[in-house]
Amino acid sequence: MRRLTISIDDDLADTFDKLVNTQGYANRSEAFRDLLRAELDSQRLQAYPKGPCVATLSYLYDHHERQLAMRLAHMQHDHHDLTISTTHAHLDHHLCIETVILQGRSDEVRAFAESVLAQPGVKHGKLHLVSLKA
Ligand code: NI
Repeated sequence: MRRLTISIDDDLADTFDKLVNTQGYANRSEAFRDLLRAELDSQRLQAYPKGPCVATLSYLYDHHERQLAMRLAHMQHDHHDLTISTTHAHLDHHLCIETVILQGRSDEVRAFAESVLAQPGVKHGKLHLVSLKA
């Protein structure tokens, strides 16, 4: 491991320390490493939009919504090459939560996620995509 020394202005340092505390990091180094990884990942995704990735897609939906559960299952079958696994939990009489683990080309994973999230009745969806491009 290499030690880096950086200088930043007071306001930014205060804001960074607040982030370290509120996010529960053990120290600044760990927080900085995560910020750097996130930025590098974002740059990789921009540089290699068709590069390999893994991702989780999570969303809530009402299973009483007309045909929605069936449509979502159809979409996953149509993209079985991208869909590694799906976890489903029944939250109450109406609401379900699903998390889909995806792997494949970043642009294809993103397009699949966007089409799922665009379905009427799918709420609070979020894609977390991690580039595997070195
Ligand atoms: Ni359910």
